[in-house]
Amino acid sequence: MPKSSNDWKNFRRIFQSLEKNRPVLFFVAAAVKRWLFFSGFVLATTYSGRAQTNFAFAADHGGLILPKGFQAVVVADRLGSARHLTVRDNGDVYVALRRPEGGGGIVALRDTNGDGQAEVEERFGELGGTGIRIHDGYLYLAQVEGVIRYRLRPDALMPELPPETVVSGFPRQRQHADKPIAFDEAGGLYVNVGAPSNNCQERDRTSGSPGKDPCPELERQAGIWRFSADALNQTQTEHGEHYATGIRQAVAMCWNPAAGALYVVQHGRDQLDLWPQLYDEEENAELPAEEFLLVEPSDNFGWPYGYYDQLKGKRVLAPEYGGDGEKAGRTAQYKNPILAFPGHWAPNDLLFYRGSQFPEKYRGGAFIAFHGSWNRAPLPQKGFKVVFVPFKGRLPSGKAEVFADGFAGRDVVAQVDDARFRPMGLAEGPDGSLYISDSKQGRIWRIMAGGQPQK
Ligand SMILES: [Ca+2]
Ligand SMILES: [Ca+2]
Repeated sequence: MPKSSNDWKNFRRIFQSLEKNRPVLFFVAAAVKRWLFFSGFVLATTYSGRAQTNFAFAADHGGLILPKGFQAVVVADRLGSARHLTVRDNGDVYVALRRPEGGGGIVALRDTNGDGQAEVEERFGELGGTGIRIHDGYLYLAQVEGVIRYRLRPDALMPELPPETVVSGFPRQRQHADKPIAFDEAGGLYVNVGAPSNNCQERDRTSGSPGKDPCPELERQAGIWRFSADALNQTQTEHGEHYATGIRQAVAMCWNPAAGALYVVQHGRDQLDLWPQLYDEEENAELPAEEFLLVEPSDNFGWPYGYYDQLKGKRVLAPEYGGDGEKAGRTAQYKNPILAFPGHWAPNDLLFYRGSQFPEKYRGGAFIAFHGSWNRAPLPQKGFKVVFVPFKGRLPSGKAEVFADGFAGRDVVAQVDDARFRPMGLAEGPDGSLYISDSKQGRIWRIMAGGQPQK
């Protein structure tokens, strides 16, 4: 991550140029992109050699703006309130819905003729959820109060019913109830439990109300719990290992096998403008950072006592706990992010790319889906894009860049409801295709490098 404030200025400038001056960025990156296009072309030739080549690529990338050398198939559309998604090794796609729609909380999709578009759509499940992943022959779904799993049957799109309960007993809560799940390679299942408030105030989201100290929400929320991936009927209080704390809410969570570590991207706190004597409109929009965190056992990232200020490059004491917008106070003891994004972009999924279909620079790197903000007003809303971060080992090895854009369908988004699509979930197919879900209309894209020329 950037070490000095100059680095931070540069980092911020990059993002501003991504936002405001796309042609300049493209010019600067032209040489790299030419190389990427060439390697993408070679990969596509290899790829078509062992698979069919009649993908139904959308003429307009299905509404997206992609780097040169990439194309998109619209796998399915209008599925409902799509959340995370996962792809089976036979190419079947499972999409979690926030709530049951059209007969189920999970949508199962199958492409029967190899053009990338799903002809078969089945729905099942009495409840919806957010986190959905396949592990060891089971389809796991994270619901608000627990985790269930369905046994997958050979070649069958529909799993065995009914599901088994893996974990139950998470607190009922209105805010930040959505849960992501991740698996390590040692039989561990990770569940993030979000904070039930904005910043643990005595009166939530109320100007001048002090923070509870210590914050009791940290006992069972605002952190990550580790369970056994294979044991049934576990509860948070009896079986959960309290893996990390001080994370307000993370919907983007992924185990990175190359690093042997868990990563999340946190939703930073909202509404610093409840303290208008300390923060102006621009600071309320930009701060605090959305934090990309490398999570190790017993880590504490400091919510609600402080937040990460990406402009100052340090943790700052929260105004609810006596902060003045400048001083670090007790937050100096908490672990810093490995990278920081502008405020309120709402990172909702994280994926480390493991395939070989995409060009070399993407391998081992991180894709992050930013759902887009609701609370940067009176400034425009931001986010609504999928960003790529190159990695080497455990840490980013270069600058974050926009990978897929155009979701919002307009240059300036005044209100979140104006966005046409909102990127929500990410998944990788067995052939290295990148799948993206949209929560607004329920569209699913499959992004591929190379492939046949666009018609
Ligand atoms: Ca098809
Ligand atoms: Ca926020």
